[in-house]
Amino acid sequence: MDDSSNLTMKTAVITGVAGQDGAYLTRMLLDKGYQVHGTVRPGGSTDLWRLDSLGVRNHPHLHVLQHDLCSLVDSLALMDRLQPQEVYHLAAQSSVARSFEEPHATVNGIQQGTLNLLEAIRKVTPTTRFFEAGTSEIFSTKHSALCTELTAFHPRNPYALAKLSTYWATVNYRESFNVFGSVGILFNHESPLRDPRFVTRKITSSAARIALGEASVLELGNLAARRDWGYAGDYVEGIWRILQADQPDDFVLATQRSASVRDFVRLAFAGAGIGLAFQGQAEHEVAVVTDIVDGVADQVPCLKLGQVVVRVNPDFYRPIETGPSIGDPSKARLALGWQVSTSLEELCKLMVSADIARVKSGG
Ligand code: G4F
Repeated sequence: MDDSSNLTMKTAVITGVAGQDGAYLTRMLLDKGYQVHGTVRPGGSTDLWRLDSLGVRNHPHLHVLQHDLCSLVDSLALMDRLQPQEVYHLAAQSSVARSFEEPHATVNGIQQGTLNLLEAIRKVTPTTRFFEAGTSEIFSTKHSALCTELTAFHPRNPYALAKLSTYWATVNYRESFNVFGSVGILFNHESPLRDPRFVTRKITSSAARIALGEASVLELGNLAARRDWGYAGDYVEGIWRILQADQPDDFVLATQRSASVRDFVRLAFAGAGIGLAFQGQAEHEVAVVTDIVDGVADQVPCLKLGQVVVRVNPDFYRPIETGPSIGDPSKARLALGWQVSTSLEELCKLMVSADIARVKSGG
């Protein structure tokens, strides 16, 4: 592409470009013809394997740069230099479990990052559109019905507390300063690029290793916890659509279907060729092998029917189980034409297959 066409390309900043959503969004924006400036934290140690695995790491229109989200000066300079049309703020310490262990770092990091970007937009590039990656964790688990944009908030962990504050910061800048700021209230979204500290990828990577004889048992926390799990590739499409709307607004992105951790385990192991049955209660619950497909039986002759391959380890319990189980994406569907294209079964199969391929190739 020559320099003149660069002038007509949209410029987007993606914070947290090395993460799951950052990588999928980068690929999507590059496909749409954007110049993408993706930020990583200063220090130079960020692993860009996700961009590699999507084949965009060396794309001529992707520019990876170090940016300190906790510095207002850095954010002011970033906006001044790049003059982006769109900012997608995805970077955050996003593990709920870790937020209980590191509340100060989690809350301060999340709040400062969003405030600095909003302030930089207000002062330097007031027409820049800003997307804040919000979370379903801001809702109450006590709310058993579908959660919409109007559902009462009740954050119950440090991560959710911080994210509720950045939700309101975005709304405040919209109402007070006319910043085009929108929040995507994102329910859980997963993929083969998910970090294994989150439960879905922990399960699929273990199922793959057990089916290939490289591990024998998977330990989990609360098997009864329910989540509305979608595919991250679908969610970045919704994120982009949120910033293309005529007006800034807030949208729930969800699949409107919930499943338990136990359901996800069953699906993942079935995808790896191992049938399971659950037995026992609470911390004594286990999953035993009830069926082994021929290929797995040949590969792992030591795997036997009746063998325990999943058990509960209370160390993975959280101080309080949070997060509502199911979201209603009607507003996004009606206003943005967004809907998910990948079922839970397809998602699970995609993740297990990718993990099996990784284990086989020694990855
Ligand atoms: O996979 P998780 O760690 O995700 P969680 O806490 O729902 O948060 C994710 O989704 C949110 C909504 O989009 C995001 F805001 C957040 O940033 C993150 O992306 O845990 C899911 C469920 C929990 O109920 C947890 O208690 O799985 C349960 N669980 C059971 N055993 C486990 C384990 N979670 C983890 N991480 N590890 C376990 O061994």
